[in-house]
Amino acid sequence: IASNEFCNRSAQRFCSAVPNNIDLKKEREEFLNALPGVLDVLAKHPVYKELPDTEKWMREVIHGTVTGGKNSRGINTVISYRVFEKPEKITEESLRQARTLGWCAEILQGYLVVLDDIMDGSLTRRGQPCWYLRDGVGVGNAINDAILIHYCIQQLIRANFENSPNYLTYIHNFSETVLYTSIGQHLDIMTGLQKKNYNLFTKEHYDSIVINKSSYYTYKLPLTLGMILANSYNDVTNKNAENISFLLGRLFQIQDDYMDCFGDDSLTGKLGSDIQEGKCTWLAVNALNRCKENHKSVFKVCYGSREPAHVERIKQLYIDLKIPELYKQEENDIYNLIVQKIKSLPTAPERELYQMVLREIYGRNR
Ligand code: DMA
Ligand code: MG
Ligand code: MG
Ligand code: MG
Repeated sequence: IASNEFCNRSAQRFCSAVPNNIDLKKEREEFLNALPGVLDVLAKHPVYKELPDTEKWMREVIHGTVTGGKNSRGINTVISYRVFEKPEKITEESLRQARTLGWCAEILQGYLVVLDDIMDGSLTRRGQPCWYLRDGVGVGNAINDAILIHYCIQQLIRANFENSPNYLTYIHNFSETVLYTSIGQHLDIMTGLQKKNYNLFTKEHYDSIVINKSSYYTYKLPLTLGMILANSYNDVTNKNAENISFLLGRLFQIQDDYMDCFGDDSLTGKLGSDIQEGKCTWLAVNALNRCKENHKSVFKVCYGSREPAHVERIKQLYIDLKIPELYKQEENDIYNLIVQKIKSLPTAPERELYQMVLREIYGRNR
């Protein structure tokens, strides 16, 4: 515990030394204020002229699946733009474009979680029933709504950037992100489905799930979108974004896994389902690694079961194996590793951006 406290203090020291003039609270307000404009662009599609009720539906789907979260992906897009752009080039119009790209990143997240909640059999998201569980929605509608919101990304990029030399770069980055995420989701699902076969619950396999399912859409995409808009996207900044995003994504997903089991759902807005679904989580991988034979049989019986007593037994097993303590240590270790990587980055905007992003997630509980 003493070393954790030390790390926490050194974490704060590193973070408070960040020079920037970005007011995150204001940034978030402005980001939320940009949504009506984004929806109006979407509503301009000719299909809605003939079918006004479907325009209402599209707006409802976006409100129900995209809003109400932390908006960290959208805000990180705007921050990335601000950090990389020359001050004299930042205008109301360029900020509107940055916020639009941020909303595209948020819409992608909405699309992914509508489907993820079906795949994971989850119950709540952002403090409400998952979209597929809402009155009058259901799995069939939810799948189609996911297709509908996914199209909205294309439409927004086309409406705003069709004449920009970066148009194809935006499109390419979104498509690649969908590929990586679906590969990660495939690895995640198929590992969970091989019920009671835990050969794949290794640190290496966990890393490949997480890099693909979380790092790209949560960090790499939003951060590079800002760089593209600021014309600072090149082979070097792209590679650095990828490397740091892998580590940030790893930290983010370890936290997500921990909160699924030990978090406060009034803060996270979602009820845990990883134990019930038999997911290859950071907790499960490390518990198996520490298990003696008697514990291993408890794990085999209780993991991947919806029986509440089994779920509680697994939580107790995690506590007995001191997984929460290991988690605190791991969170600090990755934090310190990311700090080292950031310090070695070649340019000031890169260092400033990743420091801000890291500061936002370190020690999060929602
Ligand atoms: C997150 O995995 C990955 C995607 C692509 C949504 P998860 O199922 O652990 O996320 P959550 O805990 O938000 O359901
Ligand atoms: Mg999920
Ligand atoms: Mg999932
Ligand atoms: Mg989760």
